[in-house]
Amino acid sequence: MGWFRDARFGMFIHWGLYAIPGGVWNGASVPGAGEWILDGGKIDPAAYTPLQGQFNPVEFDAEEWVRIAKAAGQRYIVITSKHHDGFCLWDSRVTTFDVMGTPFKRDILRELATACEEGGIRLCFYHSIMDWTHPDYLPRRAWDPRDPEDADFDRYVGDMKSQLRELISGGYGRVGILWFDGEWEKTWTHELGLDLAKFVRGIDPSIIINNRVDKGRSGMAGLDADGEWAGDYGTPEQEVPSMGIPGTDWETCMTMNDTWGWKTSDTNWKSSEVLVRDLCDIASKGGNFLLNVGPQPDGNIPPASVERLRAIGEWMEVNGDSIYGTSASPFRRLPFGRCTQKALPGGATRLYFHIFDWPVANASGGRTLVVPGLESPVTAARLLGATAFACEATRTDDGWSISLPETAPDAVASVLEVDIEGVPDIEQPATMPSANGALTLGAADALLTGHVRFEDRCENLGFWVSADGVARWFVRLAVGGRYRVIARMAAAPGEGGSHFTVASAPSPASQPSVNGIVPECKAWCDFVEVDIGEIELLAGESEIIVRPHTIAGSALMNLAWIRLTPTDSAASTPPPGSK
Ligand code: FHN
Repeated sequence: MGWFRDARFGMFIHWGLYAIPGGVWNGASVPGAGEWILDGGKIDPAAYTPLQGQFNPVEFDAEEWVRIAKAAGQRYIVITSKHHDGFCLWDSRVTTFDVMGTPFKRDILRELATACEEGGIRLCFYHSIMDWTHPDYLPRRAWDPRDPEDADFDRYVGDMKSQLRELISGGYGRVGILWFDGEWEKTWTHELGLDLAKFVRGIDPSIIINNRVDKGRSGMAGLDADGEWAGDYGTPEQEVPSMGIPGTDWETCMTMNDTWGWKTSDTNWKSSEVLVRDLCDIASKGGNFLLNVGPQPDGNIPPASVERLRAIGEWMEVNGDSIYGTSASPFRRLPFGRCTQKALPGGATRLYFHIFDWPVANASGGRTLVVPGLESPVTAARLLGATAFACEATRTDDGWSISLPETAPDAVASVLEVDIEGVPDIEQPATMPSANGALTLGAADALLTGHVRFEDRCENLGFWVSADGVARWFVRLAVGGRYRVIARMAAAPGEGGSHFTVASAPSPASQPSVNGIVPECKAWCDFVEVDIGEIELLAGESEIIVRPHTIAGSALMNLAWIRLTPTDSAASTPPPGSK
């Protein structure tokens, strides 16, 4: 996985016959992503496959695509060799439903392989297991008039393996990743996934295989941590796991607008600022960013995509060291931005702070970045993009503060490089009791995993749509004891009745958790405060964890805060293992 972890940033390319209709069929706009038009438009495959006779991307230039990717700082390309429609972008001997059967008659993947080889970019293939047009794939689409009795799924798997062999050892260079997809239908099984991964390894053991070769993807989260699934890394899609996926390689794939394949009507482009911060966010959690382009039927990457990639590349030109070959932040969270880290020779560590919010002027008019909780000695600090400015590092009670110039070198994300002795020694931030001993755990301070997120609208945790959504806070207590738990929460009419638990870890002997029931309110932001019982906390640092028990409606609840107030019976409970 070495090159994958070094690369951190890749280009996803969704290209095929679906670019021709671009989301419109028989004059009508078809809902959904551009590459799903056969399904979204319930098109008879026999009416779709003749698109092959129109595919003639005369402006396709593999070297230009590689130039665009390199200029953006992308170090690998994952292109759809075959998407769900079954059309093959290379000269396949297994089928005539390929690019050689089009007016274009050029092996696109071979030209791209040559350009990648010359450009020093890793070429990888996205390959769909699901195939809507292959005569032997099952299940058929519901509207497909072909008789499923004529299909032989084993024969389909044999064809797919033959095509993978063509791609792996057919002269398309050293394939970096086989990026499987379309694994979710019932005909594809865990056994078939294991077998396919073994088949690929048998041809080239160095190929990286994603988790979608098997059945280990849990929704868009991309990874099912349990179970023995085949695949080298997780593939969250259109989202960034809030806490990363510790101990696992993973890659977030994301569109720049809303569609993977070209769709003329989709102009909902993310800004380059958002995309640069996504890149920093993903790297700070230890992941890769696979950012998609959907080329037009003429063979050009959409200008709106090129424009954003150029802006990202300009940022990477100055700050790429803070992304390439880095690993996840040692900080649970930072108030001003993100952090990545890199080991230095001799056991030291280089921290890269991505500063999204430039510090305001301090009392003396200067600017200082306070790095909370950093205990390690700082040996050097410099600002990428403004190295002439001499950053001064000063030890403070809460960590280190580092002087900065008045103006940020980059309005989107300025990078401060800080060298420290040894591995990072961090006193992680934790909620401390207020004067009356109460602990207030606000939505904005929660560390989130799974399907739950912070909503500015009412400063709450919301979109808590799945049992994998977990909110946690760290608290630090001088003495332990029992606490009354009050939750300020809301659920719209008809959405009440969900159950959740509030637990502490490490769990004291008695009362380690309490259960709550979500009341029905007038609206999702019509909060009420409910006493849900008592919990015991130990002295020292504890985690308070809130997770769904049963979600009765469309979502668990909206949660504004949890407050823990010492009860009369609060007694000093020594921390575990203390005398
Ligand atoms: O159905 C595909 C979709 O078209 C696209 O290829 C994405 C990219 O990861 N994968 C599937 C949806 O999860």
